[in-house]
Amino acid sequence: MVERNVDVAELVARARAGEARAVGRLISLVESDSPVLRTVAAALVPHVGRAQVVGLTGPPGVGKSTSTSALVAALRAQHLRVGVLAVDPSSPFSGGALLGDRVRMQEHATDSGVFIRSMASRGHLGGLSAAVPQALRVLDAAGCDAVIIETVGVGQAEFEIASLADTTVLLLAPGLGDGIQAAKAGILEIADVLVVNKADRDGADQLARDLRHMQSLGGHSVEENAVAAAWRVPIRKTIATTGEGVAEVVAAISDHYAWLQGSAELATRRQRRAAVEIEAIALGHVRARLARVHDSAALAAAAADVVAGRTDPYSAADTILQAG
Ligand SMILES: Nc1nc2c(ncn2[C@@H]2O[C@H](COP(=O)(O)OP(=O)(O)OP(=O)(O)O)[C@@H](O)[C@H]2O)c(=O)[nH]1
Ligand SMILES: [Mg+2]
Repeated sequence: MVERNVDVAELVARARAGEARAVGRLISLVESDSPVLRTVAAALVPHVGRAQVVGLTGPPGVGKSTSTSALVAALRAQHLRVGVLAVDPSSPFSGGALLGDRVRMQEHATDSGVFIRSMASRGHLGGLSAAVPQALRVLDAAGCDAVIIETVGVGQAEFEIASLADTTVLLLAPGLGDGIQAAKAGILEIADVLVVNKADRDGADQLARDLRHMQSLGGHSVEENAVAAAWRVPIRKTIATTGEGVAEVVAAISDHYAWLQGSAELATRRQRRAAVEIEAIALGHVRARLARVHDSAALAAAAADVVAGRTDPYSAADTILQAG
């Protein structure tokens, strides 16, 4: 395989110098189970931990991509280097940005301080839960001050992706997956910053009021209250298409980061993220082992032993896992 010949050290050095092609190449390597995956992961270790990871999620059409673009513009105005990972857990397509997003992100396409990448479920053995953190590491090592992970929808996969972030921004909009529904789905609890986008539309103020009301009702578990007591989830209104209110969202995101750094929560969240990642990688290895075992003589023999009553299926499974 050609990829075995990749000079990883050189690629990492070029990425750290901000070369977009090298960054893109490294992300391709980590998302495709390349044979040099381990080398890349190890080479990134000394260069990560600096970037604030911001998860941006919300129902389809709420304005995530438009908001991401507006956030990028606001962060660039502060001369920060920004990475964007657009993650679609339901799509098999990866690599280039999706067409609509590409149009929306066009104003940043030629900005050397912005790296944009879309990722999908295909490829990595450990799935997105393993591939996304690796891509984050690449962007972190490339000197990004902030990395925005934009995920579509509010399903389980999005929860998982949101759990990778230091700060999770939940976007809602009037008429679209209203606040009450969001609360029922439990997604309000993942939000560190709540944004009511499409504030130019009827119902935005009402939605913001509903959200505030729900907040006042609490609904957090005791455990979460310890955190909630220190960080009050702000609600901000935006018109992403004009950029109105976006500066306030950037301020809330940066306040949250300061709060994370000032408490033990940043370390806690990053450890949780690493644990999810390790589990995903381990699970990927187990799956790969099982795939190798599937047609093997060892499995056939174990199955024969179970049928003949020489062993039980649990012991046989242990044996197979050790052999695989
Ligand atoms: N009126 C109004 N329209 C907006 C606003 N923000 C985004 N839109 C429009 O809403 C539509 C969807 O915006 P996107 O940014 O693509 O939304 P998204 O959440 O990324 O959509 P998916 O990726 O398909 O889930 C587009 O037509 C935007 O122009 C806003 O603040 N006000
Ligand atoms: Mg989008």
